[in-house]
This record gives sequence, C-alpha cells and structure tokens, in this order.
Amino acid sequence: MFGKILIANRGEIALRIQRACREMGIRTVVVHSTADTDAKYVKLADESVCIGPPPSKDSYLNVPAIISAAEVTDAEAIHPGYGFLSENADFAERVEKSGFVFIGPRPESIRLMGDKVSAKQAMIAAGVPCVPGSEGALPEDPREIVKTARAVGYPVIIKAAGGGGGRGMRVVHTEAALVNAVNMTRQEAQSAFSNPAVYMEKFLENPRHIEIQVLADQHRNAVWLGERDCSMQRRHQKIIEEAPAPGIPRKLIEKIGDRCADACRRISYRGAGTFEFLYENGEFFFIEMNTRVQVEHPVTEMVTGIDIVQQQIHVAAGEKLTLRQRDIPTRGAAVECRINAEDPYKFTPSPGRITAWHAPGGPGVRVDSHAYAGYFVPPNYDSMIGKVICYGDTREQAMARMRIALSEMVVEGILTNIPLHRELMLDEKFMLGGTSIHYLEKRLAARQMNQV
Ligand code: MV4
Repeated sequence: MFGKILIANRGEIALRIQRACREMGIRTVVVHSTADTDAKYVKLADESVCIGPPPSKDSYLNVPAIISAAEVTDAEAIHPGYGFLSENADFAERVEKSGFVFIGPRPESIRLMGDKVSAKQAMIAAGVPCVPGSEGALPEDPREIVKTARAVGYPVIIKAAGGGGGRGMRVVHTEAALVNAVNMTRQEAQSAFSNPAVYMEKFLENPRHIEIQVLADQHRNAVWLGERDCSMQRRHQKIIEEAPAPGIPRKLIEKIGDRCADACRRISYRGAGTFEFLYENGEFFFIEMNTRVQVEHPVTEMVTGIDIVQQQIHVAAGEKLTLRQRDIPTRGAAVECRINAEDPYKFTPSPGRITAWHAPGGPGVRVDSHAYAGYFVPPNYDSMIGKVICYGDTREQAMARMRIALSEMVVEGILTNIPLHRELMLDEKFMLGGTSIHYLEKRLAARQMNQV
C-alpha cells in the first residue's frame, strides 16, 4: 500500500480523500491555490504545497506544478478527485510517465470514454443497451444524414463526440432543420473540443437519469454497487441524488448492473466508474461513462456500506477486489442534497465569509463539507460548499431525516440553496419518487411565476 498520496483537488472532496487516507494509515499531501491557503482542510493534511494563484488554470489545472509537488514531497500516487484534471487522459499519462500511480483508470480508458462515439461503440460491443442512433460518427454527406434521421425517427439529438455533461448538443424536430443543425453542432464542437465529430440519437423527451456505480481492479474483477437516481438537476447541475432509484424493477436493474460489470472486464477497466443511463418507459439507454469518483458517491456508500474512495486506493495499488457481487446487497435508502453558495431564487453565486455554520446531525445523517464558521468561500471555483446525506431504512425515513437535517442547518454570511432544498423536501411529486430530468426546471419556472 502507498505510504503517501497527493490530493490534486480542493474543497469537500480533498477532505473526503484525506479522511479515507487517514483511516488507511496513508500520509497526505494537498496542493492548493493561494485562494485556499487558509482553509482548514489544507492545515489538516500532513503536508501542503501552494501551486499557484486562484485561477484554476494556474493552480488546480497546472500539470507541471502538481507533478513537481509530488516529486518534492515524495508522494507515490495522485488522487485527482472530480472535476479539474480527473478525466484528463494526458494528465493521467504524465502522472504515470513521471513514476507516480494515477488513482483512476488507465489513460486509454479515459480516452475511450472521453470520446462519446468510441464509448458508445465499446458499450454496444459489450452488450450494454444504448440509445438508438447513428452507427458511430455522422458522415459528411447530407443525404446520408437525412437517411439516418428518417431511420431513427424525429425528434433526434445531435451530440459532439468530444462533448458530454450537456455540452455540445442540439435537438432537431424536423428534416428541414436537420442539416443546418448538424453543421452548427460540428462547428461548435470544433471550436470547443477541437474535434468536429458528431453523432445522432433518438431524442428521449421525458427520461430519468439513472447511473450505475462500478468498481474494477487490475485483475479483471469488476462489481457494480447499485444505482443512483440523479434526475433532480438544473442546467446539467445535479442538486439532489438518491439510491436506490424509486419504482424501477429490481430484476431490470440487476440485468443492467451485470452488463456494466461485464463491460468493465471487457475493456480492462480499473478503478471506480459510473455508467450514465436515460430511463424511459421501463427501458435503460446508456449515454456516457464517467471515469472518476463522483460528487454523489456517498449515497451509494450509505446503502452498500462500501467506502468507494478507499476502494479506489486499494485497486490503484494493484490489490485484488475482495468484494464479491453476491455480497453487495443494498440496504435501505439514501438521499443527498448539494449545498451551494448561491442565491436560492436567482442561482447567482454568493461567495464570501461564512459567519455562522451549524451542521445537522443525528442517526443516519452525514455531512461532507470543508466549510465552518469563519471560512471564506472563494469566488474562483464551483459554488458547492458541501453535501448533506441522509440514510433511512426506507426512502420515507431518509427523506424525513433530510427534512429535519435541513431544518437544523444554519449557514450565515452568504446565501445558500438550503431554502430550495427545504421546499423540495416538501414537494408532493418528488416525495412520490420517479420525477424526470425536466421536473425541477419546470417546477422552478412555476415558482418564479408565483413570486411575481
Ligand atoms: C439525451 C437526452 C435525450 N435524449 N440524449 C444531457 C447531458 C448528457 N450527459 C446527455 N444529456 C441528454 N442526452 C438523448 N438521446 C437528454 C439529455 C439531457 C439530460 C440528461 C441527463 C440529465 C439531465 C439532462 C438535462 C437535459 C438533457
């Protein structure tokens, strides 16, 4: 096992990784920008190295500075967390070429999944059900494009191979609009991702977003750790996630989960990963795979009792998975609310000094946050300042605990989205479970109408 790990991230996930390391007896180095020098999690680490000024491109994305920090501190491995360099294949390659272990998949796997066309082809080959659409990238010939769309049926969605997470896509409802839409998406893809390749899918109008967590070692063992429902989102930012996904037949999820684990073995995947699906009318359709630990991993930890970050470290060190699929039943239900420093009505960021901070507690309540009274939320990064995760024997109990947790929580000095979460925990349709990816935005539009 590693003696020392460098954490190439910030905020709550930097603290989360530190906690995993400490429990495993591994020393930690945290790299940070000048905006994060005084953060408590930086002081809590065994060592810290300042790698640059506040802008991410000069610090958390500064590859030479991060590698140098690992060299001077004698770290053996680098954990990238989520965001920043976590899904950058070139970074993973530089880490390994410099003699460190990248705590994540091999660079080739990151590259395979980063290109959404090759990812989809790999999943089709592995028997994972995908959204019907073009076979690979669309050709130049407009007649071929029209033919493909007729076969798929309108509406269709044009997506950039280099996109993902909601970037570089366009819905097309009619043949008249098709070729122009493809050309526009191509141009945008070229400038945003330096890759003009685009592909076509049937556009699903009212799906849910369900994802499967997987874990694989370097010896072709792979397991899946249940699913998460991440449909409560606004502008591709998830705000509430839960496990298990309400109302989906267990047998169907087991079938899909087994396919995901099979796919991991087929592509020799290693580490933690997430298969993203759209779920509509009782069917699953793969859309993308994320090759990192995700923000919402705690809901899976709560229902499985497995520490995903520790597992990432074990498999990165070359150990065999000791988990067997039959020993991973999920139990109870968990829900996570992302706490953002933002206006709860206008969603504008609200950085600044936190003057009062009271975290909730009690049975089944977990708070993953680096914030505290006196902490300054810098304006340079993502507005998420923490997560409240509640567990219960049933979904109803988890939600009731979340309602109580949110009622106890006090954050002063900045605006947060806690009032929005309190409202949503009383929302009748959400409480029934199974709302689609459009539910929150529609509800927020109605909320604005009521305000004026
Ligand atoms: C789709 C879709 C409907 N049909 N693909 C958006 C993010 C990216 N991961 C894929 N996305 C979508 N792909 C087809 N064929 C609708 C979305 C989508 C979405 C997906 C998941 C979560 C939130 C979303 C919000 C808007 C659109």
